[in-house]
Amino acid sequence: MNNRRNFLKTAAMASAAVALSSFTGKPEENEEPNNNLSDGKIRKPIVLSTWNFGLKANEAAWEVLKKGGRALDAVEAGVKIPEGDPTERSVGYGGRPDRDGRVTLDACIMDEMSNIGSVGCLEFIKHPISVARAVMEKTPHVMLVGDGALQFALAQGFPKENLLVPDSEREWKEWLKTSEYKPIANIENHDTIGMIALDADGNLSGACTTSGMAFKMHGRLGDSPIIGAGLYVDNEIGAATATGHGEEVIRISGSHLVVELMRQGKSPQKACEEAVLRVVKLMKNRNKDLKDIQVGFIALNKKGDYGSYCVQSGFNYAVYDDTGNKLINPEFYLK
Ligand code: SD4
Repeated sequence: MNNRRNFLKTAAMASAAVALSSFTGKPEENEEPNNNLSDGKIRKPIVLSTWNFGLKANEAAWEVLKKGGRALDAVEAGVKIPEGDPTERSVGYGGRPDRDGRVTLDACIMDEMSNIGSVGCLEFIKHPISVARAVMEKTPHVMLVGDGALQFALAQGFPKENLLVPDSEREWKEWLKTSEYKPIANIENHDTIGMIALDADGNLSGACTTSGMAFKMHGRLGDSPIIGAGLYVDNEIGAATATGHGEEVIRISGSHLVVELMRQGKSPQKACEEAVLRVVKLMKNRNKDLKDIQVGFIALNKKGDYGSYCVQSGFNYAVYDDTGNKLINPEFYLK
Protein backbone atom coordinates (compact mmCIF):
# COMPACT_ATOMS: atom_id res chain seq x y z
CA MET A 1 0.00 0.00 0.00
CA ASN A 2 2.81 2.29 1.02
CA ASN A 3 4.61 1.57 -2.18
CA ARG A 4 1.49 2.28 -4.13
CA ARG A 5 1.00 5.59 -2.33
CA ASN A 6 4.60 6.49 -3.05
CA PHE A 7 4.10 5.50 -6.63
CA LEU A 8 1.00 7.68 -6.93
CA LYS A 9 2.83 10.58 -5.34
CA THR A 10 5.84 10.15 -7.62
CA ALA A 11 3.54 9.81 -10.63
CA ALA A 12 1.71 13.02 -9.68
CA MET A 13 5.02 14.87 -9.26
CA ALA A 14 6.27 13.46 -12.53
CA SER A 15 3.19 14.60 -14.43
CA ALA A 16 3.55 18.05 -12.89
CA ALA A 17 7.16 18.08 -14.10
CA VAL A 18 6.03 17.00 -17.56
CA ALA A 19 3.37 19.72 -17.58
CA LEU A 20 5.97 22.36 -16.69
CA SER A 21 8.64 21.18 -19.06
CA SER A 22 6.19 20.81 -21.89
CA PHE A 23 5.92 24.53 -22.39
CA THR A 24 8.95 24.09 -24.55
CA GLY A 25 6.84 21.81 -26.73
CA LYS A 26 9.47 19.11 -26.33
CA PRO A 27 9.88 16.52 -23.59
CA GLU A 28 12.88 17.19 -21.34
CA GLU A 29 15.66 14.64 -21.60
CA ASN A 30 15.99 14.02 -17.88
CA GLU A 31 12.46 14.24 -16.61
CA GLU A 32 11.25 11.34 -14.47
CA PRO A 33 9.26 8.83 -16.46
CA ASN A 34 5.80 8.54 -14.98
CA ASN A 35 3.81 5.36 -14.53
CA ASN A 36 6.88 3.35 -13.56
CA LEU A 37 7.22 1.18 -10.50
CA SER A 38 10.36 2.28 -8.77
CA ASP A 39 10.77 -0.66 -6.39
CA GLY A 40 11.58 -3.34 -8.97
CA LYS A 41 8.22 -5.07 -8.55
CA ILE A 42 6.28 -6.27 -11.57
CA ARG A 43 2.85 -4.79 -12.05
CA LYS A 44 0.82 -7.68 -13.47
CA PRO A 45 -1.62 -8.41 -14.79
CA ILE A 46 -2.21 -5.13 -16.56
CA VAL A 47 -3.95 -4.06 -19.75
CA LEU A 48 -3.80 -0.80 -21.70
CA SER A 49 -5.92 0.31 -24.61
CA THR A 50 -6.41 3.38 -26.76
CA TRP A 51 -9.19 6.00 -26.47
CA ASN A 52 -12.05 6.12 -24.03
CA PHE A 53 -13.78 3.05 -25.45
CA GLY A 54 -10.73 1.32 -23.99
CA LEU A 55 -12.39 1.50 -20.57
CA LYS A 56 -15.13 -0.95 -21.57
CA ALA A 57 -12.73 -3.04 -23.60
CA ASN A 58 -10.37 -3.28 -20.62
CA GLU A 59 -13.22 -4.64 -18.48
CA ALA A 60 -13.61 -7.59 -20.84
CA ALA A 61 -9.85 -8.14 -20.97
CA TRP A 62 -9.62 -7.96 -17.19
CA GLU A 63 -12.19 -10.76 -16.86
CA VAL A 64 -9.64 -13.01 -18.57
CA LEU A 65 -6.55 -11.60 -16.85
CA LYS A 66 -7.87 -11.70 -13.30
CA LYS A 67 -8.49 -15.45 -13.59
CA GLY A 68 -4.88 -15.97 -14.65
CA GLY A 69 -5.82 -16.18 -18.33
CA ARG A 70 -3.50 -15.61 -21.24
CA ALA A 71 -2.80 -12.07 -22.47
CA LEU A 72 -3.65 -13.22 -25.99
CA ASP A 73 -7.17 -14.26 -24.97
CA ALA A 74 -7.54 -11.05 -22.97
CA VAL A 75 -6.69 -8.71 -25.84
CA GLU A 76 -8.93 -10.56 -28.27
CA ALA A 77 -11.87 -10.49 -25.83
CA GLY A 78 -11.17 -6.82 -25.06
CA VAL A 79 -11.11 -5.41 -28.57
CA LYS A 80 -14.18 -7.43 -29.55
CA ILE A 81 -16.24 -5.06 -27.37
CA PRO A 82 -15.91 -1.95 -29.59
CA GLU A 83 -15.80 -4.20 -32.69
CA GLY A 84 -19.28 -5.48 -31.86
CA ASP A 85 -20.72 -2.13 -30.78
CA PRO A 86 -22.59 -0.36 -33.61
CA THR A 87 -22.38 2.96 -31.78
CA GLU A 88 -18.58 2.89 -32.00
CA ARG A 89 -18.21 4.25 -35.48
CA SER A 90 -14.54 3.62 -36.06
CA VAL A 91 -14.11 -0.06 -35.30
CA GLY A 92 -15.82 -3.20 -36.58
CA TYR A 93 -19.62 -3.29 -36.89
CA GLY A 94 -20.87 0.30 -37.30
CA GLY A 95 -17.54 1.56 -38.62
CA ARG A 96 -17.61 4.35 -41.17
CA PRO A 97 -17.28 3.22 -44.78
CA ASP A 98 -14.74 4.04 -47.45
CA ARG A 99 -15.56 6.53 -50.20
CA ASP A 100 -17.45 3.85 -52.11
CA GLY A 101 -19.71 3.18 -49.12
CA ARG A 102 -17.99 -0.09 -48.21
CA VAL A 103 -17.02 -0.87 -44.63
CA THR A 104 -13.53 -2.35 -44.82
CA LEU A 105 -11.80 -3.47 -41.66
CA ASP A 106 -8.14 -3.86 -40.66
CA ALA A 107 -6.85 -5.85 -37.66
CA CYS A 108 -3.81 -7.64 -36.34
CA ILE A 109 -2.78 -9.68 -33.34
CA MET A 110 0.57 -10.80 -31.87
CA ASP A 111 1.34 -13.15 -29.00
CA GLU A 112 4.19 -13.82 -26.60
CA MET A 113 5.82 -16.30 -28.97
CA SER A 114 5.87 -13.78 -31.85
CA ASN A 115 3.04 -15.57 -33.61
CA ILE A 116 1.30 -12.99 -35.79
CA GLY A 117 -1.89 -12.75 -37.81
CA SER A 118 -3.51 -9.95 -39.72
CA VAL A 119 -6.38 -9.07 -42.04
CA GLY A 120 -6.72 -6.00 -44.23
CA CYS A 121 -9.62 -4.49 -46.11
CA LEU A 122 -11.94 -7.21 -44.82
CA GLU A 123 -15.66 -6.71 -45.48
CA PHE A 124 -18.82 -8.18 -43.91
CA ILE A 125 -17.20 -9.73 -40.83
CA LYS A 126 -18.01 -8.20 -37.46
CA HIS A 127 -14.90 -9.39 -35.61
CA PRO A 128 -11.83 -8.99 -37.81
CA ILE A 129 -9.58 -9.55 -34.79
CA SER A 130 -10.80 -13.14 -34.52
CA VAL A 131 -10.16 -13.65 -38.23
CA ALA A 132 -6.64 -12.27 -37.70
CA ARG A 133 -6.19 -14.78 -34.89
CA ALA A 134 -7.42 -17.57 -37.17
CA VAL A 135 -4.90 -16.46 -39.84
CA MET A 136 -2.24 -16.71 -37.13
CA GLU A 137 -3.30 -20.09 -35.80
CA LYS A 138 -4.67 -21.90 -38.83
CA THR A 139 -2.71 -20.81 -41.89
CA PRO A 140 0.93 -20.88 -42.95
CA HIS A 141 0.64 -17.12 -43.64
CA VAL A 142 0.54 -14.00 -41.51
CA MET A 143 -1.64 -11.64 -43.55
CA LEU A 144 -4.75 -12.00 -45.70
CA VAL A 145 -6.49 -9.11 -47.44
CA GLY A 146 -9.65 -8.28 -49.31
CA ASP A 147 -11.66 -11.03 -50.90
CA GLY A 148 -9.14 -13.69 -49.87
CA ALA A 149 -9.54 -12.68 -46.24
CA LEU A 150 -13.33 -12.78 -46.59
CA GLN A 151 -13.31 -16.22 -48.23
CA PHE A 152 -11.06 -17.51 -45.46
CA ALA A 153 -13.33 -16.04 -42.77
CA LEU A 154 -16.43 -17.59 -44.31
CA ALA A 155 -14.68 -20.96 -44.60
CA GLN A 156 -13.85 -20.68 -40.90
CA GLY A 157 -17.54 -20.23 -40.12
CA PHE A 158 -17.62 -16.48 -39.43
CA PRO A 159 -21.07 -15.16 -40.38
CA LYS A 160 -21.42 -12.70 -43.28
CA GLU A 161 -23.16 -9.57 -42.05
CA ASN A 162 -23.97 -6.09 -43.23
CA LEU A 163 -21.72 -3.77 -41.20
CA LEU A 164 -22.98 -0.44 -42.53
CA VAL A 165 -25.31 1.04 -39.91
CA PRO A 166 -27.80 3.79 -40.85
CA ASP A 167 -25.84 6.55 -39.07
CA SER A 168 -22.67 5.72 -40.97
CA GLU A 169 -24.57 5.47 -44.24
CA ARG A 170 -26.15 8.87 -43.61
CA GLU A 171 -22.74 10.44 -42.91
CA TRP A 172 -21.27 8.90 -46.01
CA LYS A 173 -24.09 10.27 -48.17
CA GLU A 174 -23.53 13.68 -46.61
CA TRP A 175 -19.81 13.37 -47.28
CA LEU A 176 -20.48 12.47 -50.93
CA LYS A 177 -21.82 15.99 -51.47
CA THR A 178 -18.29 17.38 -51.20
CA SER A 179 -16.28 14.16 -51.47
CA GLU A 180 -13.41 15.91 -49.74
CA TYR A 181 -11.06 13.52 -47.98
CA LYS A 182 -9.78 15.37 -44.95
CA PRO A 183 -9.28 13.27 -41.83
CA ILE A 184 -9.83 15.32 -38.70
CA ALA A 185 -7.23 14.94 -35.99
CA ASN A 186 -8.46 12.84 -33.04
CA ILE A 187 -12.10 12.18 -33.74
CA GLU A 188 -14.97 12.45 -36.17
CA ASN A 189 -13.69 10.14 -38.82
CA HIS A 190 -11.16 7.85 -37.23
CA ASP A 191 -10.19 5.98 -34.09
CA THR A 192 -8.72 2.58 -33.51
CA ILE A 193 -8.53 0.28 -30.58
CA GLY A 194 -5.03 -0.93 -29.86
CA MET A 195 -4.70 -3.07 -26.76
CA ILE A 196 -1.60 -4.48 -25.06
CA ALA A 197 -1.55 -6.70 -21.98
CA LEU A 198 0.81 -8.42 -19.56
CA ASP A 199 -0.72 -11.50 -17.94
CA ALA A 200 -0.17 -13.08 -14.55
CA ASP A 201 2.47 -15.38 -16.06
CA GLY A 202 4.39 -12.31 -17.23
CA ASN A 203 3.60 -12.80 -20.91
CA LEU A 204 2.71 -10.02 -23.33
CA SER A 205 0.29 -9.91 -26.25
CA GLY A 206 -1.45 -7.23 -28.28
CA ALA A 207 -4.33 -6.61 -30.67
CA CYS A 208 -5.26 -3.71 -32.92
CA THR A 209 -8.48 -3.26 -34.92
CA THR A 210 -10.17 -0.46 -36.87
CA SER A 211 -12.37 0.55 -39.76
CA GLY A 212 -9.53 2.93 -40.63
CA MET A 213 -9.90 6.40 -42.00
CA ALA A 214 -13.48 7.18 -42.96
CA PHE A 215 -14.08 7.79 -46.66
CA LYS A 216 -10.61 6.49 -47.55
CA MET A 217 -9.96 5.15 -51.04
CA HIS A 218 -11.22 1.62 -51.45
CA GLY A 219 -8.33 -0.74 -50.76
CA ARG A 220 -6.42 1.67 -48.52
CA LEU A 221 -4.64 -0.03 -45.62
CA GLY A 222 -3.58 1.91 -42.57
CA ASP A 223 -1.05 0.98 -39.93
CA SER A 224 -3.47 -1.11 -37.89
CA PRO A 225 -3.14 -4.42 -39.79
CA ILE A 226 0.62 -4.02 -40.16
CA ILE A 227 2.74 -5.75 -37.57
CA GLY A 228 5.50 -3.34 -36.57
CA ALA A 229 3.43 -0.27 -37.46
CA GLY A 230 0.10 -0.48 -35.60
CA LEU A 231 1.27 -3.11 -33.12
CA TYR A 232 4.39 -4.85 -31.95
CA VAL A 233 5.12 -7.25 -29.14
CA ASP A 234 8.47 -8.62 -28.01
CA ASN A 235 8.01 -10.83 -25.01
CA GLU A 236 11.55 -10.11 -23.79
CA ILE A 237 11.05 -6.35 -23.85
CA GLY A 238 7.56 -4.93 -24.14
CA ALA A 239 4.64 -4.09 -26.39
CA ALA A 240 3.36 -1.00 -28.17
CA THR A 241 0.41 0.01 -30.28
CA ALA A 242 -0.56 3.08 -32.26
CA THR A 243 -3.53 5.16 -33.25
CA GLY A 244 -4.01 8.16 -35.48
CA HIS A 245 -2.93 8.82 -39.03
CA GLY A 246 -1.76 5.43 -40.19
CA GLU A 247 0.32 6.81 -43.02
CA GLU A 248 2.55 8.61 -40.50
CA VAL A 249 2.78 5.57 -38.24
CA ILE A 250 3.80 3.33 -41.13
CA ARG A 251 6.42 5.87 -42.22
CA ILE A 252 8.38 5.32 -39.01
CA SER A 253 7.43 1.64 -38.37
CA GLY A 254 6.00 3.14 -35.21
CA SER A 255 5.22 0.33 -32.78
CA HIS A 256 8.36 -1.60 -33.64
CA LEU A 257 10.35 1.58 -33.11
CA VAL A 258 8.81 2.06 -29.65
CA VAL A 259 9.68 -1.51 -28.65
CA GLU A 260 13.25 -1.16 -29.98
CA LEU A 261 13.68 2.07 -28.01
CA MET A 262 12.59 0.18 -24.88
CA ARG A 263 15.15 -2.51 -25.75
CA GLN A 264 17.78 0.23 -25.71
CA GLY A 265 16.78 1.00 -22.13
CA LYS A 266 14.18 3.74 -22.55
CA SER A 267 11.12 3.71 -20.34
CA PRO A 268 7.82 3.14 -22.16
CA GLN A 269 7.10 6.85 -21.68
CA LYS A 270 10.41 7.97 -23.19
CA ALA A 271 10.10 5.47 -26.03
CA CYS A 272 6.66 6.84 -26.99
CA GLU A 273 7.99 10.40 -26.81
CA GLU A 274 10.93 9.62 -29.08
CA ALA A 275 8.71 7.88 -31.63
CA VAL A 276 6.35 10.88 -31.73
CA LEU A 277 9.34 13.20 -32.17
CA ARG A 278 10.32 11.08 -35.17
CA VAL A 279 6.85 11.59 -36.66
CA VAL A 280 7.15 15.32 -35.98
CA LYS A 281 10.56 15.49 -37.65
CA LEU A 282 9.43 13.70 -40.79
CA MET A 283 6.34 15.91 -41.02
CA LYS A 284 8.50 19.02 -40.71
CA ASN A 285 11.01 17.72 -43.26
CA ARG A 286 8.15 17.33 -45.69
CA ASN A 287 6.66 20.75 -44.88
CA LYS A 288 3.47 19.20 -43.61
CA ASP A 289 1.32 20.86 -41.00
CA LEU A 290 1.39 18.96 -37.72
CA LYS A 291 -2.00 20.39 -36.77
CA ASP A 292 -3.58 18.21 -39.43
CA ILE A 293 -2.53 14.95 -37.87
CA GLN A 294 -2.71 12.95 -34.71
CA VAL A 295 -0.48 10.03 -33.82
CA GLY A 296 -0.53 8.46 -30.39
CA PHE A 297 1.42 5.53 -28.98
CA ILE A 298 0.88 3.50 -25.84
CA ALA A 299 3.58 1.18 -24.52
CA LEU A 300 4.06 -1.38 -21.78
CA ASN A 301 7.22 -3.17 -20.71
CA LYS A 302 7.88 -6.52 -19.02
CA LYS A 303 7.77 -4.92 -15.57
CA GLY A 304 4.32 -3.48 -16.15
CA ASP A 305 5.66 0.07 -16.50
CA TYR A 306 3.69 1.95 -19.10
CA GLY A 307 3.60 5.25 -20.92
CA SER A 308 2.08 7.19 -23.78
CA TYR A 309 2.65 10.29 -25.87
CA CYS A 310 0.92 11.87 -28.85
CA VAL A 311 1.23 14.68 -31.35
CA GLN A 312 -1.60 16.84 -30.04
CA SER A 313 -4.15 16.95 -27.25
CA GLY A 314 -7.34 14.93 -27.47
CA PHE A 315 -5.95 11.42 -27.32
CA ASN A 316 -6.54 9.33 -24.23
CA TYR A 317 -6.01 5.74 -23.14
CA ALA A 318 -7.31 3.36 -20.51
CA VAL A 319 -5.26 1.34 -18.04
CA TYR A 320 -6.59 -1.50 -15.89
CA ASP A 321 -4.41 -2.99 -13.15
CA ASP A 322 -5.11 -4.20 -9.62
CA THR A 323 -5.93 -0.62 -8.58
CA GLY A 324 -8.81 -0.45 -11.07
CA ASN A 325 -9.58 0.92 -14.50
CA LYS A 326 -8.75 4.51 -15.37
CA LEU A 327 -8.59 6.88 -18.30
CA ILE A 328 -5.39 8.89 -18.78
CA ASN A 329 -4.74 11.98 -20.88
CA PRO A 330 -1.13 11.65 -21.98
CA GLU A 331 1.25 14.52 -22.55
CA PHE A 332 1.47 15.77 -26.14
CA TYR A 333 3.89 17.61 -28.42
CA LEU A 334 1.90 20.39 -30.01
CA LYS A 335 1.01 23.13 -27.55
C1 SD4 B 1 -5.67 4.11 -39.64
N1 SD4 B 1 -4.57 4.26 -37.49
O1 SD4 B 1 -6.39 3.43 -40.33
C2 SD4 B 1 -5.85 4.06 -38.15
C3 SD4 B 1 -6.89 5.03 -37.75
C4 SD4 B 1 -6.84 5.53 -36.36
O2 SD4 B 1 -7.38 7.13 -34.80
O3 SD4 B 1 -6.21 5.03 -35.50
N2 SD4 B 1 -7.45 6.61 -36.04
O4 SD4 B 1 -4.82 4.88 -40.11
